[in-house]
Amino acid sequence: GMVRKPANFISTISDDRGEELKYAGVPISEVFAENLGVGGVLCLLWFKKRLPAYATKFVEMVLMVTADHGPAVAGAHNTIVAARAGKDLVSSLASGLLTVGPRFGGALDGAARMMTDALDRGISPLDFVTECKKKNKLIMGIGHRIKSLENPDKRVSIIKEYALQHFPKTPTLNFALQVEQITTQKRSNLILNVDGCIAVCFVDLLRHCGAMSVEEADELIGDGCLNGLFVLGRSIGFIGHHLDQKRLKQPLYRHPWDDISYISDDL
Ligand code: Q5B
Repeated sequence: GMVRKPANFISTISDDRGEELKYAGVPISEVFAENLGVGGVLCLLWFKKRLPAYATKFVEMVLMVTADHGPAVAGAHNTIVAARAGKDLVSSLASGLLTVGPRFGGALDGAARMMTDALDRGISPLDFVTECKKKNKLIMGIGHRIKSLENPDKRVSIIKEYALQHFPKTPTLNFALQVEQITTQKRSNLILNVDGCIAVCFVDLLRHCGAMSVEEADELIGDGCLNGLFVLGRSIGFIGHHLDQKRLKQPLYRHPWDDISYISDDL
């Protein structure tokens, strides 16, 4: 008989070969007929699951609150500098995205890992904070440059309140909120930040929405889907900043000398 050539790669999330494009087996017409929205599409392509409506709405809320946070943040700044250097949209976007990491916007994976690990080990929030301090480790998802108890982050309250109201269970969020109670006693800007809040809420969502096991949820989170949410959301803003600079016909950016401390070791 015929010998089949082994396939070079396997793909399971989408199929464009038939009459209709399918996302995780769902024909595109059904995606529209059932009004799955961007949140539903993301769940099909990222998790290969149809999640309940409260969950797909939450995904869309995350994309909305992370879409932008002004021109001063690291990623928007890079995007703007690249756009003003005459780069194309994709290059400016990539330049912004490459700043996403443990300090800026990319603390979601770490926050989820640290908080769930502590919660699953059954240690108290106080012991967790003490342990991190002893190990000289920053708690991912805690702390903000400008947001604090006195200047609360509305994005965090929107996400937190929705989760508390609509999710079946929020043990990770509850744990993180107790951690915040302790860290803000040290400094008032050591709040549960937007990365941290989205991360712990998403852990609770995936673990307890009924569409997957805790092990499956943990594997998805371990594979980096939470930082993916910030990257996807903030790409909206970075593209906006690129288009804004082009529209404004801004010239090449050069940082002013008087804002740089030149320290030279004259040998
Ligand atoms: N301390 C965010 O730092 C920041 C501590 C801590 C224990 C902590 C810092 C941090 C973890 C990473 C994280 C996401 C760098 C932030 C985001 C998106 C954004 C951004 C925007 C947007 C701020 C001063 C003292 C020191 C530290 C202690 C600080 N953080 N202790 N755990 N996590 N967080 N990143 O204010 O005793 O004086 O030496 O790395 O979650 O990126 O809008 O800007 O939408 O774009 O510069 O919202 O918290 O303070 O680093 O000088 O520390 O606080 O040990 O203690 P700061 P530092 P000591 S959301």
